[in-house]
Amino acid sequence: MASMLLTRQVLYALQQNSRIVVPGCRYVSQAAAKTAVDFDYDGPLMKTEVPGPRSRNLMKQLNEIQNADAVSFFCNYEESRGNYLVDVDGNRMLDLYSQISSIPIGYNHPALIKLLQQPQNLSAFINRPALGIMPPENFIEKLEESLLSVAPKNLNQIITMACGSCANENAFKVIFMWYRNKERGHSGVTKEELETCMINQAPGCPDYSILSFMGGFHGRTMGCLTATHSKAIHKLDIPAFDWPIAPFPRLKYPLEDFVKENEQEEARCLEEVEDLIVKYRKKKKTVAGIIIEPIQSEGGDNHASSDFFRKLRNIARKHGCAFLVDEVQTGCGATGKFWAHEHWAMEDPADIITFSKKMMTGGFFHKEEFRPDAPFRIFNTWLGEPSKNLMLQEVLNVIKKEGLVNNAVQAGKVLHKGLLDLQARYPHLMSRARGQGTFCSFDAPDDATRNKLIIQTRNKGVVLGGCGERSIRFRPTLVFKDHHANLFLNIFNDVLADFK
Ligand code: PSZ
Repeated sequence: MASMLLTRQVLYALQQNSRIVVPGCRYVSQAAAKTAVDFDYDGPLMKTEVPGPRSRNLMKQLNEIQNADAVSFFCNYEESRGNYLVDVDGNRMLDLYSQISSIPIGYNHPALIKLLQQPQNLSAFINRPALGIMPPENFIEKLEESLLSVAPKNLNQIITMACGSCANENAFKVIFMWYRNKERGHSGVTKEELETCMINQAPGCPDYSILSFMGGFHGRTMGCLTATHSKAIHKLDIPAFDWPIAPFPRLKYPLEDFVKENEQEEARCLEEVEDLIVKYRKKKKTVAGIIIEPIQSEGGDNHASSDFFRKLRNIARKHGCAFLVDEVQTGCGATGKFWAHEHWAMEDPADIITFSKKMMTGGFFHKEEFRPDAPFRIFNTWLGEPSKNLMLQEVLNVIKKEGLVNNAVQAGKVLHKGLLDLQARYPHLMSRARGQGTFCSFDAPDDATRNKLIIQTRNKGVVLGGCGERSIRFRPTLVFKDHHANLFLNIFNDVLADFK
């Protein structure tokens, strides 16, 4: 095994050395910068193009039973380790996309393998309870040790759900119930309300709305989809509510050269938010809540300043709208804070925070005033998964023990700076390099070039993801270190230099 690994390393080194080196652009030696990620591989190792023949064959088979056109390649998860994803053709790639940003501490982390090998944990994996009615004895303890240990400021209530869409969908419902109870005051629910809700009519089903932003992504269930505005393909043919859509700032880069313009752009968007709240109240579609991502991810990695978010939060408060921050993609450390909204440095940043992806389980934290006022109002069969809480507890231990949130700051600096360097060198291929922690991205000139860059980089052993119309985003795991950033930058420099 050791000798096989050595051969692979030697092969890779030979591969690297035979490449034409572009003068003046080699990032610090991987060996020198390397710190211990002991379950990681040493570098990519490519045997075929991706997808290779085995992947193509499986894609054809899968396509017979479902539309498999979205599949990039098939994976060998058993062989994948740390930052490296191995495919079924034996290609080993540095994975900077990590299953759409959902792998917290790399593939096959030893701490998680150990967790599964402990007999006392088996029951949580085998017996999936209906948590809302028959939770296991250690349910509270496990929530305290996992989710509640990272609860955002002021939000001491927790509800778990299976995925991000499910989290947002139920958060909307919590907001509507809260709003209706505010309007009702202390008078009870009327007979008319109980009857009309059964036939989807007011007053039982009030015409409330959630304000969302152009370019936002909040999931694909019907309520979430109404609040999602990143790509037409998500929405086509699906009925939607008439809910207000505000513009999200389109910032100019580099930020320091466009301070005034960007301030004006953010002010324009905030003004529009207030106008929409007033307009929708007039047309009796009262805005009960506002949903926003701290960084619009699917929509193209669109950032806004902390000042923008602080002002938006204040607008929500002023108009009595709940403020829901969707941290499904930004949560769990990658931006250099555990929650991205911590960057805003606010006393009262949100009423509800939704999460999923790297948090292993979906769900949301909320303030006490948003507690459902009766049992079974927010409910489904599983309401999350106890085994995911166990896994999260271990993930959080590793994050703490290894200082992985600070690592995201550090590795993010190397990545961001490298992207700025490359952008200066290849301005015809890269612009608007931006990021927070390792949550970085840049724009290609157009969609076709973006997609070509992703494929060519993949064939050299690095998996990247696209987002928005023409952006490439970085979503490495939290065990992505400086030397992985340098490794990527060297490979990507070669791709850019050879790009035709
Ligand atoms: O195409 C898709 O359905 C994708 S691609 C990436 C996502 C979904 N991200 C999921 C997501 C998210 O990024 C944010 C900010 N909010 C909600 C969701 C929905 O989460 P899931 O996919 O777990 O329902």
